[in-house]
Amino acid sequence: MIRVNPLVEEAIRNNQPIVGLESTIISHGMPYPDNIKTSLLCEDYIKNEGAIPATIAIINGEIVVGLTEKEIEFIANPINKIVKVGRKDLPVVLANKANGALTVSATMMICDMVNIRFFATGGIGGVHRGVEETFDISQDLREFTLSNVVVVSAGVKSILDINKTLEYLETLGVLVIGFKTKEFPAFYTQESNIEIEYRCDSPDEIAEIIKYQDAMKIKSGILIANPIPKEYSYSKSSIDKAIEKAMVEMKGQEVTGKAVTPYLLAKISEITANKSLEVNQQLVYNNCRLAAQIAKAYQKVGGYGEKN
Ligand code: PSU
Ligand code: MN
Repeated sequence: MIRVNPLVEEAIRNNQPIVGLESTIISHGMPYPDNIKTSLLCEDYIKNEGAIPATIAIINGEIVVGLTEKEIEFIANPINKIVKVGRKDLPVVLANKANGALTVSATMMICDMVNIRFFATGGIGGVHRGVEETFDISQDLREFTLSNVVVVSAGVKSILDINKTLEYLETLGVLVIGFKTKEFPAFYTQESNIEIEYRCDSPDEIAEIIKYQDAMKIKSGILIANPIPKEYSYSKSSIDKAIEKAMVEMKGQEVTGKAVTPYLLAKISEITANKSLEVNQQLVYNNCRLAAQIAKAYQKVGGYGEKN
């Protein structure tokens, strides 16, 4: 059911630094054909840091770890009707021999299965605003209790309720570390005014913590919150306006369930005349670089030798 690209397979066997990449961000998070370029650039940034990228998706009912360029082009193209796949959807998509893009939850799950420890994304899913009514909480959060994977994310989008998302992670016992910051980043912007408990200032520091997690045999995900670089960061007030507007428009459209996140991303991109798309791309590249650096630092402290 799982086909691991031979290059990635060899890297896993030799304990080399590898960074997993999700595919929902390609198929549902960004418009075609920009999404192809973004996806390939993500891989380049990881390679430039000396790590091996592995983009993961489902093609004709087979989970592929380490897509080829052709396969990336395939899942990027909307004519191929790529399904958005979270943990719970996986067996259905496999049974239907369908094509699927994996969300953070499903990607973490597969990374854990094939022994890929590090994973870069844009922003993880979380507790949605208005959760009191909708009960909409992303599967991504619970996945951190199930998969032993370190996820580098630019925090969470302020289309979500950031406070509640962090409280939920706290309840689940998930470690959240800010990279060079104690302010939890809000995806498009560095600012959220929400403080987190832990801050690390280098990949080495993070690797050291992961090593102790291993030594304790704690099997759970870690969230590394990596703010978008200052030069690309929106101010909180300007992106908040775009988000408010997108949410008002969504209310009139009766968008629900797994369509919510892709809808809002596209809407915000439209409202900001694609500026938010560029910001989204830059923060993903930034996360790819950091994930690769942490993977390398982890190898340096002997992390891969103690695989459990
Ligand atoms: N962040 C992005 N773009 C995306 C997503 C996150 O920058 O497309 C995707 C991720 O795959 C994440 C998913 O797992 O949205 C969350 O969806 P939901 O809120 O339906 O759980
Ligand atoms: Mn949801």
